[in-house]
Amino acid sequence: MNNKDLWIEEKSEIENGRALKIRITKSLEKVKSKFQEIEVVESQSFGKILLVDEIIMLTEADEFCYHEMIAHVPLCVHPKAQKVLVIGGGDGGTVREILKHDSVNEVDVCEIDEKVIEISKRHFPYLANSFNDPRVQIYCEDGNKFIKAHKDEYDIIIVDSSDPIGPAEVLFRREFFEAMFQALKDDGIVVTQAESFFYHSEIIKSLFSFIRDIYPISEYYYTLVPTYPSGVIGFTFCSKKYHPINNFNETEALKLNDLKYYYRGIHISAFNLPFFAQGYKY
Ligand code: SPD
Repeated sequence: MNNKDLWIEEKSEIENGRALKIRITKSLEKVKSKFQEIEVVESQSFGKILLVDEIIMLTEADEFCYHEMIAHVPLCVHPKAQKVLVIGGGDGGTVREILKHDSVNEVDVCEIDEKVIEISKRHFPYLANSFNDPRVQIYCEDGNKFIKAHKDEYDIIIVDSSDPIGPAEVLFRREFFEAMFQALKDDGIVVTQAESFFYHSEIIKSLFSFIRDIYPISEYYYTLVPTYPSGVIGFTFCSKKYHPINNFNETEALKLNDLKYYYRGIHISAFNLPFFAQGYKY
């Protein structure tokens, strides 16, 4: 980067010989927490951007594509989700969407790094203000330890994590998915950030090699996010009872307000994977 012409590129993708390049106009804040480097920059085309260890977590322009899909898909399948756990999600975007569902009366957020929450409150209040809702309880703890201390408690668990490097690596392991199974009620659903079918087939295959043994229903769906690597990011959908399409609750979807991405047609089509990616689940 030079001072006249500032660009960011994700270093993990540069190692693979590819990267999206985004022009930034200034750096607004950069801190090193106990776990990682957190930076907020202003960009020419995507508004403010939150980066963790030089990886884009969100941009103001397209965060809704990710947050609506990680939250509303499970919440429009479970018939009455009351207690939801978010692991990660320290920016508040996922919680903002969860709180649009009237059935939800408790949201626990387990974010390992309190600095992410602090910085998001300062720079992304329209996301992080969701933490002020009385239904929300924040725990700044290690998600992998937190989950083991909770049994038979949650209707839905959403893992809004960064990539499987650094503190989030453990969240992509079998042991963690087994612990989440135990933390769910007997009709619970887990949804986890699960990378791109274009760039990360090995990660997706590794996840499905064990989640299909643990959960009676295991599926993969995706959303389009222009500022994530390859412009696509997916999620695992792991469920003890409800099927993401057969149990889709359209009445709940129609009650939602202020949406820019999610609706019935997107819910259904998101589970239809391109031909080349269908085998990643088996
Ligand atoms: N490749 C980066 C994926 C990041 C996914 N989580 C972002 C957090 C937004 N709430």
